[in-house]
Amino acid sequence: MTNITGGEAVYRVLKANGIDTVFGLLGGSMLELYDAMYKGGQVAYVGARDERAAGHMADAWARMTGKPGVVLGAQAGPGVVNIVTAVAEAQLAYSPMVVIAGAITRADQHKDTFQEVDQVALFAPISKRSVMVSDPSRLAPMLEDAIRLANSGRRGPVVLHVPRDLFAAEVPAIDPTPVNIARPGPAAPDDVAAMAELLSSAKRPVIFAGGGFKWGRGRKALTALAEALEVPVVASTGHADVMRHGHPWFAGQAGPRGNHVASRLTKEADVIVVLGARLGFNSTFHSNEYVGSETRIAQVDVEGSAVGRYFPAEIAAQGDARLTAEALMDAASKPDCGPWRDAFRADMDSLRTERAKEAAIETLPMHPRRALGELRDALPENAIVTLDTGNTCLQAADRLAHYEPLSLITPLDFGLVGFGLSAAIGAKAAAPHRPVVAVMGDGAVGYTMIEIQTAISHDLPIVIVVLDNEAWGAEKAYQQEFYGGRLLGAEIKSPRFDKFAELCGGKGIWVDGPGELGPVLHEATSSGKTIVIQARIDPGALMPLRKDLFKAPQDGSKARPPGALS
Ligand SMILES: Cc1ncc(C[n+]2csc(CCOP(=O)(O)OP(=O)(O)O)c2C)c(N)n1
Ligand SMILES: [Mg+2]
Repeated sequence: MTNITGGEAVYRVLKANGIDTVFGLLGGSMLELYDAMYKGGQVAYVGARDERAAGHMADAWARMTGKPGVVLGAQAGPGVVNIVTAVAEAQLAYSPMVVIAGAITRADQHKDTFQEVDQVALFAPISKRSVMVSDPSRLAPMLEDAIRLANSGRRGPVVLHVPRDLFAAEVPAIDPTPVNIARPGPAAPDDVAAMAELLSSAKRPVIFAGGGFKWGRGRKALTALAEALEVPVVASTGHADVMRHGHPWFAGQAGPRGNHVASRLTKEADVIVVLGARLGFNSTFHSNEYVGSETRIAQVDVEGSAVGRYFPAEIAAQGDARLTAEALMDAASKPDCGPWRDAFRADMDSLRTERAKEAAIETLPMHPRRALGELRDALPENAIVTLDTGNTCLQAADRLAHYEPLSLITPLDFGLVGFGLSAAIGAKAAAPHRPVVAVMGDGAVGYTMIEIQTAISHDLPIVIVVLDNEAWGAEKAYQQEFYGGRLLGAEIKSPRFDKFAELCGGKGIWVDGPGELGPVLHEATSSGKTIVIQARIDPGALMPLRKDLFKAPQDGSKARPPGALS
């Protein structure tokens, strides 16, 4: 039997599993693998400028394709350590990722060798598994196992540490086939029947839909269920794309980061059927302010331990969101709740009016909600939007419009700043025919601006909209509201990112005031170029956010009510 190198074995496993693109940044400890990738030639490689960015790219690629995003995770030691942020992000986002991390040669391990750190321990608490491969013959099977684990049950990242000598070692040739992955079914029939009964007899029912519908490709099933039962649907935080924007039964994102109509629904509902969602902190603050204490809850999630964890679930089931929605379609009948429906429709009308008003604010510098309104109206229907964390992006999550399935990628529960630009590149690699728009703050772009060059060099054109308020706005809002306006570290000056894009070979557009952003976004998304649109927005128009963290405004300064425009 012929032999191949460990590097080639890795290449063959990736290819067999439909991993057609990988992300990374090379280091000496990975070169045998890179050589195998080069010779194999059928897996595209996107070289990032920071390992963390490569991780976010792989994460977004996974969220779009449903396959594990693979990071050729870099130089043993410093390169690998740089991926920590992206792995933690993927873990909290249930995003499947496999990091093939370089490690020092076996013979040099545990000697405080150059670049030696305890990588296995470093990733253990933030991944589904962090493990060292000890023998060349184990490389392919352990990679297959990593792919299986990353994409099973509650998805997440797996880190495989590979001593550099293993990539060069000879192993018997393999001809791998795709890894089998067990898929969860619907909730158990008894649970579905009980849920159907609860829903059918409800007076104020709500369907609370989460990321489970995205992973399970369940848009159709969710929409059909809402239409058949005429029950309003709310989305968990960061998943405002579970249903089509503007659908008559879709209320948008609920909770503290959502809109007041969706939040009122969850607060006042007598029955909430939670499908593919945890009711986690980001969506509820774990508080009865967002989910009523008397509400009867039926909950289904792929992760059994998430069910009933934050709010008691009368019906607690483990299963797939789409399949459970399909089963409910057959079992449930339309509840008799005319007044609830009428109130919901009226509320949605007034929300639309409110949003239209925001989008017409004429002040200069441009109000952030004017900017978001312009973006909403100009986004093409097939666009993918990536968001970041921050004052403006938190408002964006429920204010933009998402039409096609899988149109929104956000940092979700890790809430990190500096995610969206790299995520946009990963999304573009996964869906090259869809326009991809990263909407970010000025602080966020600064973290990873060099990846603009990556997008251009790899011909993965994206549009980056920088909403520039010259601040770490989220923090500035707190200092303004609760610390008497004593701003320390909150104000920043950023360079002209639009000009930086031009230095990299892309295009840059500066937007000064209302009325310009929509038209330039429209043009940019059809240009096929990487474009940075830098829009100056009003530094004085920050939204106060977590009022729960602070007891009272200090020094007599007056706190504005949450959601106040300025
Ligand atoms: C990696 C990381 N660092 C710091 C924070 C704290 N943080 C949350 S939002 C924010 C401000 C982001 O500023 P910017 O991107 O300009 O958006 P803005 O709030 O101004 O809209 C900061 C510093 C974080 N969440 N993640
Ligand atoms: Mg800012």
